[in-house]
Amino acid sequence: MSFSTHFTHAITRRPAGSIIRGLRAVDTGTPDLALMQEHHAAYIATLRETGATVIELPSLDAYPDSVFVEDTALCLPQGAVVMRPGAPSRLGEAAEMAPHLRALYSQVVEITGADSFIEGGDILVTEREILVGRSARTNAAGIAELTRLVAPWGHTVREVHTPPGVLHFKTDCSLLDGDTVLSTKRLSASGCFAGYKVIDVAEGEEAAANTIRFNDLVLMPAGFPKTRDAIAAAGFTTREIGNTECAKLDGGMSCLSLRFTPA
Ligand code: CIR
Repeated sequence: MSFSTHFTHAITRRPAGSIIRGLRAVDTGTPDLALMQEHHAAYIATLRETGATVIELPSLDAYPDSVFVEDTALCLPQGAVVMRPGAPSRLGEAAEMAPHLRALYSQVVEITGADSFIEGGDILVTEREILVGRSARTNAAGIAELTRLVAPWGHTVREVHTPPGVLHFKTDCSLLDGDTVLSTKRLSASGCFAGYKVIDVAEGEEAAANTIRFNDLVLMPAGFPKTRDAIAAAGFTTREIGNTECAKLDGGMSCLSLRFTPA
């Protein structure tokens, strides 16, 4: 079973009322909490449908972006690494997540350098390596610290670049199976996926690049039919989840969970 696509557990966090103050690159309107809760429930039900245990954490009003739990940690088969988010308003979210990981994993380490910043949204774990995109949230010191922390667990880190103006590396790509990546053309054109099979998202459907392969399903945002059909034609089973409200805050499928098999 591939450790990069198959998991027994996921952690999510309920969206808080403060979500209306969540970070966004461009203001396209205030997220509707009730609709976001509806989408979030459908997301969790779909994760559970694959047989996984989903741990739902309570909302944290002090952190408007805390529904986007992916940015707080990197979960690997051998242990978890607590991140240091580069967005100042999100730094405290990592400490809120740490005890939950310690309860499930025997090994939990932390990014601690005062100058080190790294968010989970910039990290794509494949079967053969860990790709980390430098971005406005993730810097060289953060990547260097992660590289040192995961080396004893047998993982190698390769630094890549997030396209300019894109929030996170994984805003523009996702893993579909051990060797196959879904990507925007602007990202795959950089050559960072040489050696992988790449499925490009359809022109004009760039927002469909952030999906998750979770056990036997690919969860993708609803409303991107050409990309959905391309993923299905490659043999994957897709599930569309409403994402209009998270999209207003630059969030997508991967941001909403930590996916792992505790060790
Ligand atoms: C932020 O700007 O941090 C949030 N509004 C969105 C975070 C999305 N997370 C992710 O892509 N992993």
